Amino acid sequence: MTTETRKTICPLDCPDACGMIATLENGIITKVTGDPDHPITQGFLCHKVQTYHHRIQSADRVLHPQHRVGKKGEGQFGQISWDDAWQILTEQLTNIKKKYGGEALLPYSYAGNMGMINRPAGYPFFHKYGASQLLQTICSAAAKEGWSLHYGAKPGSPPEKAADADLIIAWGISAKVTNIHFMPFVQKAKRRGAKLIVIDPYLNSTAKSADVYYPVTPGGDTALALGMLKHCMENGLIDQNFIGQYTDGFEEFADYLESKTLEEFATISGLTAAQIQELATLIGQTKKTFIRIGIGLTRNTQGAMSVRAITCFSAAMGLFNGIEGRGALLQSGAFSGDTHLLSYPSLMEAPTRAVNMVQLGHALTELSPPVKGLFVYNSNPLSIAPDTTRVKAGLEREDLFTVVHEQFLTPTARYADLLLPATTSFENHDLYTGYGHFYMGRVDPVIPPQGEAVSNFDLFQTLAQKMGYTDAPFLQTIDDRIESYAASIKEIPEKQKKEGLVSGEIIRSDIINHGGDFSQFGQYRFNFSVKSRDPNIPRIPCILPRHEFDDPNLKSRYPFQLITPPMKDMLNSTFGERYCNEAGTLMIHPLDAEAHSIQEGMLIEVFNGRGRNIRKAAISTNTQPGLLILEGIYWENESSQMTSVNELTSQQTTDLGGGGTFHEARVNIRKVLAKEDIL
Ligand SMILES: Nc1nc2c(c(=O)[nH]1)N[C@H]1C(S)=C(S)[C@@H](COP(=O)(O)OP(=O)(O)OC[C@H]3O[C@@H](n4cnc5c(=O)[nH]c(N)nc54)[C@H](O)[C@@H]3O)O[C@H]1N2
Ligand SMILES: Nc1nc2c(c(=O)[nH]1)N[C@H]1C(S)=C(S)[C@@H](COP(=O)(O)OP(=O)(O)OC[C@H]3O[C@@H](n4cnc5c(=O)[nH]c(N)nc54)[C@H](O)[C@@H]3O)O[C@H]1N2
Ligand SMILES: [Mo]
Repeated sequence: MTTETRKTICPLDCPDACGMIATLENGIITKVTGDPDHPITQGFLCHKVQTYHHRIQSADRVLHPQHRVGKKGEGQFGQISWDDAWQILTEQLTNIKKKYGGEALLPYSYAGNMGMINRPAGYPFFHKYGASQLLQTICSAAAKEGWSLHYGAKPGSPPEKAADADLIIAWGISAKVTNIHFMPFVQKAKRRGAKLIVIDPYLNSTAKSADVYYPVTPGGDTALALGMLKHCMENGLIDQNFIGQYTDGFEEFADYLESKTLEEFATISGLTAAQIQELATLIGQTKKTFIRIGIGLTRNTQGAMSVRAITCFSAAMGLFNGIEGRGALLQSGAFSGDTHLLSYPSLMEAPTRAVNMVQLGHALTELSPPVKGLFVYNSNPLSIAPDTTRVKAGLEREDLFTVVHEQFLTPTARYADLLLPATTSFENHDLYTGYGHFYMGRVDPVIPPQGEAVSNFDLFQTLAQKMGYTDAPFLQTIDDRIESYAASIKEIPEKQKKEGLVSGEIIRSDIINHGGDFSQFGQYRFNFSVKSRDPNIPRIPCILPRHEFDDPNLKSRYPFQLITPPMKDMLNSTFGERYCNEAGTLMIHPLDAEAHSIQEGMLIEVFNGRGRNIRKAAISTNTQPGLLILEGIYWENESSQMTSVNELTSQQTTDLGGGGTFHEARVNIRKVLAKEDIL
């Protein structure tokens, strides 16, 4: 028997991008462990990824091209050769373009694989074809816009800084679930006596280990941040030096804060004025404060506003001044290469229409001229996009040609006319970085492609050739693409720039030396008041109503507020195959459970005008009265009437950036009377 180990990096959409070591016995992966040499991974992996090799080597993988033989959605396929698959694909794409024009094709992809090369690998092809363009806004667009409006395209502070903090605030992030490798820095700080504060609508698993937990109202973060800033301003706790030296527009902001009472802010935030004063005083008196801002708090119709308010609060408290233990991290943004070298927009002959991925339901059912071809890769929209009832109605259209490039028979893949096998990252060459730290690395394959699976890169390079495209980007090898892009990444250290990136080696961004240290950004100034060209964007962070939560009409019909954060052992809908027949839980407050005669474990239908989702009641004071928590994007399963949680969420976008509002849906509940009702 031969045993060997190979290094790789976790490709999943997570801030951590862990260094992994795969152990192979006779070519089969028998174990994956965390790379102890990775400064963030520190030798351990999250629970779901400890068995990642089972997924990679699963008997349920899609390993061959297949075409649909049953009805759309039935999941009945017949295996075909790659030659036949290419023929169907090129014929269909050619016909669509000829009959309806290139824009009738809509590519749909997101971050199933975070590889810098494989993730955007379809772009050159779709640009050349003249397809509609997908606005990839579903996750962090609102967060980025909110942050950069005042701060510019500046990176957040390195997470390592938190280890030196005396106060760490996890604001709208459940780090224990979504960013577990941040926790060792928290623990290190705590051993020195630091405090952990969690601000979240429900007492999530991170909040359980907090020193103090603040149950903010969903979307109430702007009010909390502004209330704290008002208190700090009035009590001499803001950083006047920093404000004077590095910022503009504070006066206008201060005027707005003065025009409001603390009680007004408190009511909207869901906390008491005393709680706001207490937290503000603690932050004001603790020089070494580190705020870890989550993307979770942006998933509502005032989400970008919340980030704006927190960013301005952080600046006014001087958290960006580079002192040890001080900082704010939303997303690291540690490596900035020239993305044109990945997507080649120059291949586009004429500008084409843009479709927001959050509004796929609309795009497939109402858009004019209609979408006639849908090309899905790196994503599972029937589970993860909002308003999946509409998405499904689109996928059911007989006149829509749907291609899905996948590893598993996901709910979306079941609707494919043509299903193509995708490799996993363990079969690919690529570059990876995490959005919660400042490291990156290059990887070579751990195992060869399984079955007849192809990587995203190979799929689109071959497809381009079959379509007769001969432009230079389509002639590149994977090494060419990796090397040309890597050469454009400014923050790669000198040594690796000269010698090249070595597979398995983890390198630190050059930006880390000044990440979050404002004084090193030269002439750059922080703006409290922004002059946007868009008159709908308020100059300063301020209180505005939330679209769905504050709608009185919806309120009367759907009395509960719903948020839908991740379940610990799934990554969005990835790993859904492990929980195919599970309903997932509905966290409900005891007062609400009593009012509806709901007992623990009962099956409950959560519904609104868009759809329904059946869950098992988990009665808990960890949530607030009137607030329901549905963790996890379980796969829909028609035979057991399980649906995606996203039947309940809306295509309404965030206030900036066009992001998803997954944590702002109004719903009602009813008991599922008999088991037969759902089986
Ligand atoms: N295990 C696991 N890890 C993951 C993922 C996963 O699905 N599973 N997903 C990955 C992806 S794609 C991403 S983008 C990141 C996201 O990771 P996070 O940034 O942590 O975002 P969420 O998980 O959406 O939400 C985090 C927390 O925000 C809270 N929240 C919701 N609304 C509000 C609000 O209005 N205010 C405040 N203060 N809090 C609010 C939720 O209750 C939740 O506890 O995680 C990544 N990591
Ligand atoms: N209700 C609710 N919905 C949400 C969220 C939420 O918090 N609540 N979070 C939102 C967020 S933050 C995000 S980022 C999105 C995520 O949306 P997606 O990026 O679609 O995420 P996944 O569900 O992980 O689906 C990725 C799919 O890609 C496949 N895949 C993996 N690697 C490859 C590859 O190399 N090639 C190909 N072709 N396929 C591959 C996987 O098998 C998987 O089925 O979901 C959003 N949806
Ligand atoms: Mo995400």
